[in-house]
Amino acid sequence: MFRRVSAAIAAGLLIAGGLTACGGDSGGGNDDGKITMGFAQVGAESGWRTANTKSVQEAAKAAGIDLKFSDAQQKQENQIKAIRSYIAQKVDVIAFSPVIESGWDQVLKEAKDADIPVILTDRAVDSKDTSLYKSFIGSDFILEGKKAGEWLVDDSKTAKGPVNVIQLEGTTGSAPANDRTSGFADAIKADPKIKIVASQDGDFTRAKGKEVMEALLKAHPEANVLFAQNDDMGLGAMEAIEAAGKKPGVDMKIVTIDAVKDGMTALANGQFNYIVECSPLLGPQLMDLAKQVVDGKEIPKRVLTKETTFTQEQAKTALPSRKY
Ligand code: GYE
Repeated sequence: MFRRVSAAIAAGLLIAGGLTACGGDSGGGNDDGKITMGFAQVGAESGWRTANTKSVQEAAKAAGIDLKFSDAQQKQENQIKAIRSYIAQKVDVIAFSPVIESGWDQVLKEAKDADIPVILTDRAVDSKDTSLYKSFIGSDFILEGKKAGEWLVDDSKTAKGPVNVIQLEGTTGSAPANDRTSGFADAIKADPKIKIVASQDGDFTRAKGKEVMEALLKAHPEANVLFAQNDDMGLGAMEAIEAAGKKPGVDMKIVTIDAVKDGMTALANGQFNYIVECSPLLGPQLMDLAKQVVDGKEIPKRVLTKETTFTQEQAKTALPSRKY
């Protein structure tokens, strides 16, 4: 219900956003009347992130917004530095995807004191004072974890023996890792046959996914399911599974989140078994929100992204027209 209401609000925003001319009068990073946005990206850790960066850059261009972009290489200190530099440059609006949830209050307060609105994109912060940001646009990560778990419960109905899961978690302390872990755990409670035998941080990258999976497979030869909290870790882990003489998708079932092209290809090829989609295409909505907020308009505190799920058959159909 909340999802639908939010989607409706977001759709309304898109229409209203198109009509809004900009003043950029909240400080003004430049004086040509254009809005200036400072965007502090997490990094380039995954296919999802690459697609997200492209979406933000293309949407800024299309909206006539002057974008200052920085890549924090998955380090919070770099993101804080970038945000402080955007404040010093007096940009009109700051957007960022917080690498982890905690530790943002001070820098967000500095932005608020400088009268620069902040829009959280993709990932949440745990700040109690929600006046420190104007809006949060992104996915419902708890729901994503839940969908992955529900698929496993359904798939395990016919399983005779135990279902032993290895979980590769995203970056420790990040909103998607926290929420996907809890959503998944909640859903698999429905079937006592399903047990998480190991759960470890794979930092959302292929390299780490492979490395961690190698070790976990040795320690847990009884594992027969992998839940990777993004496609990239699943793809890295696939190499470790093959090297251990097991067939991905058959001896070891694999469920992931994201649905980027490489993940969808593995799914269509039968190496993955199920993917929960997480859309990285946040750019256009972000630019609409930015225009409105700079214009002094009230914007919704939470804008949710629309997402689906894919089976192997559905991946085969969707793959040819997949944009990222
Ligand atoms: O799932 C993962 C990326 O924050 C939703 O970050 C995002 C996650 C995404 O590295 O691939």
